[in-house]
Formats: sequence, C-alpha cells, structure tokens
Amino acid sequence: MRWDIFCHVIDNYGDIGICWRLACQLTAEFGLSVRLLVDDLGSMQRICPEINRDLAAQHAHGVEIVRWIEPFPDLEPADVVIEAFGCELPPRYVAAMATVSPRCVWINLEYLSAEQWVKGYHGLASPHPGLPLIKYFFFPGFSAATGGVIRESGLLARRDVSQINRTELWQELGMACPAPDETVVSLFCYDSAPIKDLLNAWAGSVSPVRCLLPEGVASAQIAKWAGKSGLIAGNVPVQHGNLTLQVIPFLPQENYDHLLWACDCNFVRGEDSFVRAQWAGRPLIWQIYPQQENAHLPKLEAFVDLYCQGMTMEAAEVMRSFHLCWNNQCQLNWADFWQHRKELQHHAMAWSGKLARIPDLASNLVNFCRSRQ
Ligand code: TRH
Repeated sequence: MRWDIFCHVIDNYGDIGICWRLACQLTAEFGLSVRLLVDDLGSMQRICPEINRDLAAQHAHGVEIVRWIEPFPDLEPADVVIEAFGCELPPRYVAAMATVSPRCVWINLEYLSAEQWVKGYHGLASPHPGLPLIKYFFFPGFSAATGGVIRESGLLARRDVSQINRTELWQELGMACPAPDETVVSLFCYDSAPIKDLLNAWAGSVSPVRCLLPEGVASAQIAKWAGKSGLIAGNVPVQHGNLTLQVIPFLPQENYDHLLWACDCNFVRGEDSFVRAQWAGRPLIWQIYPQQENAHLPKLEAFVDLYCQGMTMEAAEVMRSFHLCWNNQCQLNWADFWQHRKELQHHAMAWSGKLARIPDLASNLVNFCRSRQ
C-alpha cells in the first residue's frame, strides 16, 4: 500500500516532527511505501541532519521525501493520503485523487488534544462538495476512543533498558555524568515562558541543578539573565549559585528522546516533545503552543486534569499550579513542585504505562484506512 503524507511547516518543528516519526514508523513497522511531501526541508534537517535541504527528492530511513513545491507537479496519488494539520492538499492532486479506483482514503490528521469533544469528532467523514471523495477527520488523543499518540513498537522497553544505566545515555550524548545529588533538567520552551523566575529558583536551590538548553531556545532571554550581551556558548556552562546552565546542540530526533529519558525532569512544548516526554516516564512541564484569545488554555487544563488523575491532592495541585504559571507568566514555585519529586516520578512512569495500553496512532491509522478501502 502506498501512503502520501503532506506536511506544511507553519513554524517551529512540531508539524514535521510528527509527520517524520509517523512516516518512519509506517515504513519500518507496517512495510508501507511512504512518500513525505514537505515544504520546508530546512526545518526537517534540524531534526534529521541526514536530509539534504537542496534535493527535490531523496530517501531516508526507507521514506521517500519530496519537496512540496507550487505549482504542484503531476503526481500519481497514493492509496492513502494524509493531510497533516489541515495543510490543504494541492487542488491538482485532489483532482487526480478523484480519478483513481479504488478510491483513495483521505485523512485529515488533526492536532492532539485531551479535550472531551475530540471523542465525538474522531473518525467523522466529510464528503467533498464537488468531487466523489470523502475526507476523514482523525484526532490523536489520550483514550481508546481517539486516534491515540505515536508510539513505536518496543519504545518503552528500550527506554527501560537505557534508564537502568544512565551513564551510557550521558556518554552517548557527550555529556558529563551528573553528580549523585544533582537534578538534571532539559528545557525546551517558547520565548514567552517565565524563564527568569525558574533560573533564579534553580540558582537558589538547596541542591545542584543542571539545566540543559537546546541551542537557539529562548536564547535572548537566557543571555539577558546570565548578564551577557551575546549568546551563551555551548561548551562554556554558566554557573549561578547552585545552577549550571549548559547550552547543548539541537539533537537529531532520536537522540532527543534519549535526552528526555536521561533527565530527571523535562520542560517540553508544542506537541511532539510533549508526547515524547510522556514516554520518557519522567516528571514533565508542558508549555502549550499559544493561540489567539487564549484558545489554548482549555486544552492545557484538559490535559492537566487527565494527567493528574490518581495523584495525591497536594501533588496534583502543585502540578496544576506550576503548569498554569509556566503558561501564564506568573510566579513559579519550583521548590514546592520539586518537593513532590518522588510522587511525580512514580506517577510519570504509571502514566506512560497507562497510555501504552491504548493502541498507538500509526496502528489506529492503518486499521482505520484498511477498513475504509
Ligand atoms: O517546535 P514546536 O513548538 O512545534 C509546534 C507544535 O507542534 C505546535 O502544535 C504546532 O502548532 C507548531 O509547532 C506549528 O514543538 P514540538 O511539537 O515539540 O516539536 C519539536 C520537535 O523537535 C520534536 O519533534 C522534537 C524535535 N527536537 C529534536 O529533534 N531535537 C531537539 O534537540 C529538540 C529540542 C527538539
């Protein structure tokens, strides 16, 4: 079966990050022939450095990667067509889809949400107004009534093996092994996050904190906080009180997973790093992608409510308030949050186990498309 995945990079790395993972998994685990059409190879190259941004077509990890250009060339449509995140397929391609038999299965892959309404909309059909085509809305989510989230086969087992001996993970990442009493945190966020408060809290923390910051993330804010006019160089950690702030290279996607597995706590954002941090089984703090008129806040609350189920009231309350502050630029209380470290850690593992019991996004997609053919 041939699958086409269309990806328009709006900004950042989440759109291509998700499409790339999905393309790789469909190829590796389901033996499908996948073509990924993407309009920004530069962004893709950051998460997958082997990509050549100048090529019109190339292969990586068994996936055919084609630069999406306009005017769109004549391409034979695949059996399954994924329109990621409402990116709008080229009209010429849609017209071609209407001529093939059997009919293409057309999926509009939506953004992830923990909100209740998602269940009611997942899998709904929308007939094309003028052509004999049906588009299906496919919603990722956190329950069996949704499309699930991406989870490659054996992911949690690989994580568990790596976490038994974190020294190897640090060696692989080229980083010094943390001291036994050191808390290691990865920090991936948007510029709007109240970083200054957090760094000050870590600097004044009773035990050492090492913050690993991917290159290019909130760099102006960080430099200002560190009292530098330029950017912090990667090889020169900045020491402030009990905080060691270290800029690390933006890692290939697979290595980024390993970083999440190795850290004690992960600050993540958007959609894909957010899901990967859940698979890491470590305490996480999520900065949601901001939308106009705070449309993102109900989505944030829906996730926090769901995630906190089963926690003690105290831990759930700090988890909730820390998330609201991190996303609303108000006063953070790291010490309060981190005093629940043990419970947060235990809960993060339990959550990843619970989430792994629902079918993953790629399996759901494959089953759904087979049943529609
Ligand atoms: O980059 P993001 O902010 O992407 C966002 C969201 O997807 C959002 O929903 C969408 O609307 C917007 O883009 C347009 O955050 P996200 O989703 O976590 O994607 C980051 C990707 O980058 C993810 O695949 C992980 C990857 N990554 C690496 O490969 N190496 C790294 O070092 C880091 C920090 C991230």
